[in-house]
Amino acid sequence: MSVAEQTLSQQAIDLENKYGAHNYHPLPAVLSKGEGVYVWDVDGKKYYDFLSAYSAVNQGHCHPKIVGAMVEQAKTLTLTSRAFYNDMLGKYEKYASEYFGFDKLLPMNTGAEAVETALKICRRWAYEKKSISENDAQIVVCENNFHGRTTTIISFSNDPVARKNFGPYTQGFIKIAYDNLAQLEEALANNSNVAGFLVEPIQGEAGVYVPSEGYLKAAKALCEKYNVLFIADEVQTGIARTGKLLAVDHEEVKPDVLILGKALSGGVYPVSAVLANDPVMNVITPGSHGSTFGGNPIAAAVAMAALDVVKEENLAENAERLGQLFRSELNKYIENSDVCRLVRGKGLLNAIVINDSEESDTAWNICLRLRDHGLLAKPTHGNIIRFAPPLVMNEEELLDCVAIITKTLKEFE
Ligand code: IF1
Repeated sequence: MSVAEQTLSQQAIDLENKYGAHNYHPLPAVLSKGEGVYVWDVDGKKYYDFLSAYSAVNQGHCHPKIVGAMVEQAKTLTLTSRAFYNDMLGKYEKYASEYFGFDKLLPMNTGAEAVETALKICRRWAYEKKSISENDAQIVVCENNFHGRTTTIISFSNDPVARKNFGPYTQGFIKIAYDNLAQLEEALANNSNVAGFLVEPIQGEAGVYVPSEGYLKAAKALCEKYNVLFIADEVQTGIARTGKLLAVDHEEVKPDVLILGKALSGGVYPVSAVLANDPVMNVITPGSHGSTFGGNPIAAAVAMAALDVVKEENLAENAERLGQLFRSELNKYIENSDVCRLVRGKGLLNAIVINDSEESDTAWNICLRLRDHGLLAKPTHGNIIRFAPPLVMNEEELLDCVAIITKTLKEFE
């Protein structure tokens, strides 16, 4: 790296440090371009992106169809607010409702907003359809969940870093262990005020924790038994990431409320949504919920293009096939490894566990070395590294990435 180039990335880092709030600790790589499975830094160095902006860029960076739809719409009409109708929103709502098999969609922008929307829908449903007394509704959530950053959502998080000094916290949540049906049944059976069960089909932030086979199906059955809404947060696991369109599809579960975000736009624009059937969604009435940008024409055009790409390019099938290959190749290496304990995941949402304490910096150092070898990934919880490349990857590229990862791990043995 030349001195001039070094200053270029250092300049960008210094600017963020000086003028930006310090709410992140990024891996030092300053990116300025992306295409498909690749990103480039300001020095022109090319990397495989193995994070995909936390699974937002499933369709690959700067997908021409999605970017094309955005540019076209941006030249025509960008925003009307919901004070008036626009000619794109209804088309998108029909398209996405049919695509995912629900009666209706409520458009928002970010994942956290969509989670908030689902919680509000659930509470209204509790009072208006389940006859729970006002302010008594409870929603069951799981330990080690990640659903976003709003004050209500962090109220039921148990990550001390995400919560500390942000109280007072919102009431009305019951926390149970993830992947534990006995605790779920106990929570539902002993409390007639429970209105919903909010769950990630795979816990992403917790370290790509895949629940036992049959957990989601049995959890849904319990929700039916006790007349409780099964609310699936598929913000990270949805849109083909885990090898099916939705992660709940692996167990043929149909959520009562489905939360989507991230890859709903292919990562080109903030688009999120909540989907539900009429008996649930109809609790939302004019004035009760909304957003200036939610359902804007650009978002509608972008999301339709992004969902088209998922089907046209068979991204779910590709994620399933390459995910199997990725785990089996890594397992061959792990058999004889002291540094890497295991690989787990579904489709192309995977993680490896590094054989060191959560406080150690081994995983961070491995990620720095992966970067030097041309692959970008980020540790979570200290000793776990998440691997989530864009789903447009091909087999040759994936094997190339496996070679980079195993070569890097070898340097830490
Ligand atoms: C950050 C993790 C990923 C999510 C689920 C809702 C949201 C998210 C299941 C909120 C967001 C992000 C946000 C990002 C880090 C990240 C993340 F490491 F924290 F767990 F993806 F792996 N539901 N996940 O995973 O969506 O409001 O951000 O659009 O820096 O907070 P958002």
